[in-house]
Amino acid sequence: MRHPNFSLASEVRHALNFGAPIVALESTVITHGLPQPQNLQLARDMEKQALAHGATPATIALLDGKIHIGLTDADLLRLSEAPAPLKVSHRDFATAIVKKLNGGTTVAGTLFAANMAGIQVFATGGIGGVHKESAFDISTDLQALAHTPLIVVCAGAKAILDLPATLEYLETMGVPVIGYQTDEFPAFYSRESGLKVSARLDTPKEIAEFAKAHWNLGFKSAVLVTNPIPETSAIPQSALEPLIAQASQEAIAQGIHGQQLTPFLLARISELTQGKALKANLALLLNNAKLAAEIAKEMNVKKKEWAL
Ligand code: PSU
Ligand code: MN
Repeated sequence: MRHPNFSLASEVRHALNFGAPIVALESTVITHGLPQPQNLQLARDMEKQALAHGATPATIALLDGKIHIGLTDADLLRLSEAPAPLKVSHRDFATAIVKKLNGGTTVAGTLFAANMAGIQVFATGGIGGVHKESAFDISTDLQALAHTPLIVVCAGAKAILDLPATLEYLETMGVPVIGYQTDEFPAFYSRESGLKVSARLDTPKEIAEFAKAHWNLGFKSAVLVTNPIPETSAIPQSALEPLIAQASQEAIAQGIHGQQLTPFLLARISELTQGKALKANLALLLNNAKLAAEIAKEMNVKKKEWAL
């Protein structure tokens, strides 16, 4: 069966048919998270990183209103230069479809599409969460993590978010938060946050076993794997705190909220750190693609037919 709104790259179709390791990759990082031309370079590097570690990459995005699972290099180029692309979470897919738009999928959007395709492992930079600026601004990512059974590898969540509230929400929704070789929840640019994960695991094999145990019990949530940024690229939280506070104040003063808030804060912090944050962002993304590929290899998925 084929779904009319999806387009599956042949490499991804083959990998699914053979039960070969696959890593899904999000694309809001390309359309809204990073400036040009670093966004295209990063998109290509993420794919290379997954391949180099034995997994087929499947970057997920909307092109002309179609949900693509796996992009060609020409697609990546188009997406990276698309004027006014849509930021696609759950409620935005139908908008993109009926208006035939291009768009980058968020963690929530990517989880939805990857799950439809039967992909089990997904790498991103940082998840969305509970914002500090408004008690009502809670990313759809948290809901999606609560009911989509994938392993999501991230570097934690940025300290632009209310991290204790984000972790409380994940606990309420029954989402395991794994620390990869750490007991502490990493804060994206920083390795430290002072907050604890729900379990520490030290190898990709243990993570694969954990996910299988979780899902074999019938739970439907994601397994969130938090992978601290490599030490050489990390920025201490104490150095970031005043900059985050400044960016947050500016967002409030300028009335920025909703979907625009995360991209605004990311861009301001990049400026305020003179690009140091951008370099850190790229380093942690690649580090996550590598771990995701290693986990995907341990999943040993059974051969199955593509269901869309
Ligand atoms: N956090 C980052 N970089 C990002 C994002 C989050 O450090 O690029 C993106 C992800 O795609 C995430 C989305 O899913 O922002 C969350 O947006 P919102 O808060 O509007 O749900
Ligand atoms: Mn939001």
